[in-house]
Amino acid sequence: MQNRIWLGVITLLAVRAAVAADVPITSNPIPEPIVKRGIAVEVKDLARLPDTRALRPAEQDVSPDAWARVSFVRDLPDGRRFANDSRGLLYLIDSNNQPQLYLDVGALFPLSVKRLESGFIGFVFHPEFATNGLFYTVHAENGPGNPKTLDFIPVGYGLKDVTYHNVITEWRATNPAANSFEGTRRELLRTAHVVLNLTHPIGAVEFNPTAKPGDPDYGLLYTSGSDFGFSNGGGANASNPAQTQRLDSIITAILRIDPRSPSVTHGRKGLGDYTIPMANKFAAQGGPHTLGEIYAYGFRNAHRLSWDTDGTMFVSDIGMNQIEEINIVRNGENYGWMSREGYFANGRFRGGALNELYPLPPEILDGRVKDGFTYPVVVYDHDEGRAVTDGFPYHGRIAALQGKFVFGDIYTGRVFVSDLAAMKKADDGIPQTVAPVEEIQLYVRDAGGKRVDVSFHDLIAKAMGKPAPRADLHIGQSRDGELFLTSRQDGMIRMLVPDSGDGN
Ligand SMILES: [Ca+2]
Ligand SMILES: [Ca+2]
Repeated sequence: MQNRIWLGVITLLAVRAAVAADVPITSNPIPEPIVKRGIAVEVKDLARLPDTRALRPAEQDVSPDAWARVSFVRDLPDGRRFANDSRGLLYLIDSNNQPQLYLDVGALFPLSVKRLESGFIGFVFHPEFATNGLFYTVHAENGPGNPKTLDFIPVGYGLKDVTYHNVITEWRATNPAANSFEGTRRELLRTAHVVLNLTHPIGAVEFNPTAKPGDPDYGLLYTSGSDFGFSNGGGANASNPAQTQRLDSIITAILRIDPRSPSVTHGRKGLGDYTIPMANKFAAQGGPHTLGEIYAYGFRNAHRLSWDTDGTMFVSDIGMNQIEEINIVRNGENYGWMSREGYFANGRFRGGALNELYPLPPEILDGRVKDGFTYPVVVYDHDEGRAVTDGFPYHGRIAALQGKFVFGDIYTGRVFVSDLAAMKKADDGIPQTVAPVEEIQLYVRDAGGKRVDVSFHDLIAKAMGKPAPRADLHIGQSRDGELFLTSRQDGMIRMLVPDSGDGN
């Protein structure tokens, strides 16, 4: 009799779980709102890139009304500062905060600039740029009629399907100290898009700034982790879960490569003209159908990477319709897309729709049973924002941000923080544990020194003389650990600064 009662209780629980698990969540999966809890930080204008609104025909520009489409700001150890306008220009920002042209990437390539991540997308300097003159760029070109040879076309597709090219180039400056580029270039990797729009190409290239000469990570180039539009890139080839969760493809993968040609290293050749580092777990352990350049995979649009001083690697992964993520990234791990979105199952991978989420079984959610995926340490949902920006561990001069991870939302321009210690604690193999998020109040000092609270949107509207359709916020880090806030709408480079007033 007792057994029967127990059986009844178990059956009832099982039925309840089954019902809950079969009802998709399509709104507000994380009910708790993100609020301001007292952190306020001053923001100041630093520099503005030249107005390039007329550079390209309006029908070829994703936001023709935007002043300049700045996406990365980077400092060299020698103090020089650089920024790009994705319409095709790389600038040196001089010591008076005036931009001067360093390299016209757009003049050398037939850029495609019709999407948010398009044109001259990103750049990074080699850690030994001062002596070897090397730096790396990512750009995009149109596909049809393009005579260049591709190194990678998504599995199952051919040349006839190619819509765009996404290219990583190595540049060698003859004189690294010169303030405009002269030198040579070499193509490292040219990959194909086959969806309608240039959605989620490789966008970022990065070196681990904490790696020192002699470390296994030193001089290795990381890329963003990108789904190449196989979720919502448009056309007949998008919304395709079969292109994800596989190791014979770079789709959804962060790559880590030795940018030196195998003709120099005599190492294993990758898809392009670079060497596969044998320290990559998939290079060392993978079989013949595993690409050794994959460092980690399962990202939808992990468009920005950063490192804490202890070597912890973070990525910001833009979610589909529901969940934005910050992940701690490790060699050889699987971050879930398109099977997972945050600590939920995505409906599309189960045969449903991309905007659906399903709860994970309780024993997976609380970590008792492992499912092989690595879960985010910070999440927020789409009634708080729409697309997570770059994020950086902060150890600079602003006391209120010490020990925080600073990030934001591209679309709304809200700036957020989480505690770094809480994020590392949440990296515990338990999907449901994540670090709390709070919003920063931005303010400026007016001409009289009075504090005026502002939103990032307010700042753009003031610079442009009218409200912007979206904030297009990105964040960058200076060589001394301070943070840039940039907008692809107004072309301004701003900085978060210690309070410049009397504290009131
Ligand atoms: Ca919510
Ligand atoms: Ca966790």
